Amino acid sequence: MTGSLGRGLTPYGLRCDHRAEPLGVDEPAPLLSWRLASGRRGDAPAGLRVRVRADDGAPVWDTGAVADPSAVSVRYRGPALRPRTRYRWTVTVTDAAGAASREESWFETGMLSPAAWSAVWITHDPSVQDVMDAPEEGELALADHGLQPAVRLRKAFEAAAAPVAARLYVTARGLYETRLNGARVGDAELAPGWTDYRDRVDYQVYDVTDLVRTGANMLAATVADGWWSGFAGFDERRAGAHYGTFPQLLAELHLVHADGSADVVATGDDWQSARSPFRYADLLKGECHDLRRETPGWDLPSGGRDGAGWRPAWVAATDRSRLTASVAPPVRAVRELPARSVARVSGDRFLVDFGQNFAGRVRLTARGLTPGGRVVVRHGEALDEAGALYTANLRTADATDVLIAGEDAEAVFEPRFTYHGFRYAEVTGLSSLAAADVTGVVLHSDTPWAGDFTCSDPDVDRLHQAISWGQRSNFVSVPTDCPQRDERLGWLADAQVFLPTACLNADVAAFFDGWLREVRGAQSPDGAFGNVAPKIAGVADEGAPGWGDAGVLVPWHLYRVYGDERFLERNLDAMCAWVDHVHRHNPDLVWTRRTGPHFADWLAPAPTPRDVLATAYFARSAALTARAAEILGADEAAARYGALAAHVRKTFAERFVSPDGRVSGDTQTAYLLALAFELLPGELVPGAVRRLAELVEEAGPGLTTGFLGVGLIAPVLDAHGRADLAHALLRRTDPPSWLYPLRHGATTVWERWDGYTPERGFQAAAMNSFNHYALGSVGEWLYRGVAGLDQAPGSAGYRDLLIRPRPGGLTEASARYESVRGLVSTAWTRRDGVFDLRVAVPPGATATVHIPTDDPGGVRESGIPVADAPGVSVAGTARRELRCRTGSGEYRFTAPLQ
Ligand code: RAM
Repeated sequence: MTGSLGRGLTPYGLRCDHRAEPLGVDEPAPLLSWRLASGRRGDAPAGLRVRVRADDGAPVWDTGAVADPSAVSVRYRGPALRPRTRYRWTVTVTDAAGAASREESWFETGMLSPAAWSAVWITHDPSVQDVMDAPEEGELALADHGLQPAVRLRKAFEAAAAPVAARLYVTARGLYETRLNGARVGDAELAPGWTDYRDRVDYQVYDVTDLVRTGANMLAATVADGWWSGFAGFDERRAGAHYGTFPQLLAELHLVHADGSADVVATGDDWQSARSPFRYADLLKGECHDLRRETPGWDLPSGGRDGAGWRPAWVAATDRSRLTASVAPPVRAVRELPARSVARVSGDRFLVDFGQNFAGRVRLTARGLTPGGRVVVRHGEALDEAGALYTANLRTADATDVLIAGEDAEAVFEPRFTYHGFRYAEVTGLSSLAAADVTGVVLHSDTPWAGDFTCSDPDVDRLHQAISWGQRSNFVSVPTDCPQRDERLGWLADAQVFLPTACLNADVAAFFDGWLREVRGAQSPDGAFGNVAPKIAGVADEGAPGWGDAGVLVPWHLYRVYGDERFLERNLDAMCAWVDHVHRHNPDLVWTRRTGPHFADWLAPAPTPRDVLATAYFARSAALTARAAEILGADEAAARYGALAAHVRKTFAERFVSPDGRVSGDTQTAYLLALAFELLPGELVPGAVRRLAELVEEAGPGLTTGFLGVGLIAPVLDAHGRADLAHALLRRTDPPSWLYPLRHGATTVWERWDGYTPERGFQAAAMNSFNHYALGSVGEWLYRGVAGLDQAPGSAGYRDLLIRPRPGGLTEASARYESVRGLVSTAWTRRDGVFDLRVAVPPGATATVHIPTDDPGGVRESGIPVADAPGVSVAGTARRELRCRTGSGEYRFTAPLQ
């Protein structure tokens, strides 16, 4: 743990725009932030100072001494940053006694302006019909998806002397993998990621200093269709219908010499192009790698043997104004899963079980190959009754990878430009396959993992793991609904409901910052946010209630978690436009018109009336927009949206709530929305809570919520004194429940409560994902409720913590979370009549700690009666609970229980 006892105040975890040592920052005023650790109780920074220098040490900007005990970030306010320049920065934090501690980091700017580029889009002449596209004699035809082979591009160049620095600025319309002198550049997968390429194409930057040689060099790339020109979404269109029709590369290699001069190798008509041995490579259909067509050495300065059919590259029309530095972390191969078992199904067919549903691909060592022989890998999430791979729920996603053997009898096969959602793989075409020869390669956006949770019930721990795997599987460039079937779209509601859980599991600030650009980009001129982002044909443009509202809810929540006001600044106009859009079309303040495809409380066992649900979201979006405006000092907007929110709330109450607190529809979700969004006059709250509790009890206790209600049920019951019911739901094992799927083999959260039942088998294949995170949004309450790790309602960036464990019938639980301020942790046990609670509060933060006890007078902190404990003050007692305030540090409370 950071900040072990005795250590003084120390900054750590330095970030620039929420990324560690980023290359390619295009933000003119990046946010420089750090976390704090200290082994001393009550430690808080008295002052800070941030200094930014050029790479050669020349001073650039200095905040001077800043006396702000709560700050853990500053915005760069120095002279304009120069393009493609590394800046080093230090933060010095001073404690109350004047002792200073300093940490250093760096960031490097990108192109800063589209005008700085000289490269053009290049590809292989799309009109050239290549001989290699035709099947060879006697060869089985490959699946005809209308896909073309991936393209190879290369450029030989001379470097007179080894550069002192070399950077590759690169992107694709499609997916790229670049190589320099035969070595792969970087470790990003599926780059440049998914954006609405008509609006924006992200580029990435790589440090390739060590790969450039004096003399002859070869810069090479393979580009594949990806989201740009391949199959994407559930619309069974031919590839190319969404954004473009053939993949292209745009790249600049900057070689910086000791005298400061630079040479640039940019994509242009002096490059060569050829079809690649990837006969097709598609995110949904899969990839075919034909080793017979490999031309070894193609990416080396020598150029390798001939035969690839190199021709001059074809130059496409280039509009550089769409190029933007990516802000989100890249997708990476983050971990590997060994095969849990490999079983021979028949002759040359094997079934591999990785024991975990995930997104990624298979790497296998194929032995005993004969030239032209094929190894086929199919993927599925489940097995059917006969024990065979179940693929019906993938719909039109073939998810099939093919290796065609060349001369070598042995080859390692791992697709490059596709990914699948699966637990099982079926491998055909080998005479033997050992478990050691197969690996599951897990791909996801490399958001740093930030939290963990565990408790005394192994089922609940498995649920937390399943929820986390749902996050890993579906944060692939953008937050998707599912990783397996022909969909994988950035559905807004799924992202919105899961966000609180996601933020506790991982640092998703940069990931969502990137995605919000897509959310804003998909907003209609009338102000309607979409249903999915990035925008794609085939999905209705205007956001449904709870879907479009994500454009408001997501920035708001990110602000609260990360304390970074830029989430509000960048989105406020769009938030206002959305609320205006709903208001304009619903002047009576009941949202019934322009509801997009109104998905209601998607997949709920009990349907909530659409007008109730929509109007609740209208009120919520208006209220949060008002609060965002208030925080930014936009007083006029704050007043306007605040008044609107009050009117919508009043209308909601008049229209949908009876004098005893009954909400129209009388469903769990109706009460959850009304209570969570604070739509009820105070006197009606108790009645509404009572009715909600009755509905939960009548159902089992059980839940009848869909996507929009599910994340609210445990927090709302808890907030209104019914944590007992939240626990009952959490530990329920009959359907619908979170634990039911786990009892039936789930390793990720399912799309539907009843995706599989032993009585009926699989749900309709048309919509039955086994890896959808939306229903897993209860994960938030494991941290906040069960372990009690939370921040106070008015707090942002974990400045004021709320530690309020809800033990229920459990005997222990703990959670750790790397907040923007530093490590927050809670760990409690309940044993032999004692509740033992350990809490860590980062420097500069305060906490209110609620300690369950039957005898408030008997509560001790580190063995001392709590009233005498240093750094602790008693704030009050409620029934069966003592409330204390603390500053930073580590505390251990022990409290008598019956
Ligand atoms: C389904 C998606 C998604 C949901 C929409 C309404 O197809 O899987 O989860 O948001 O529909």
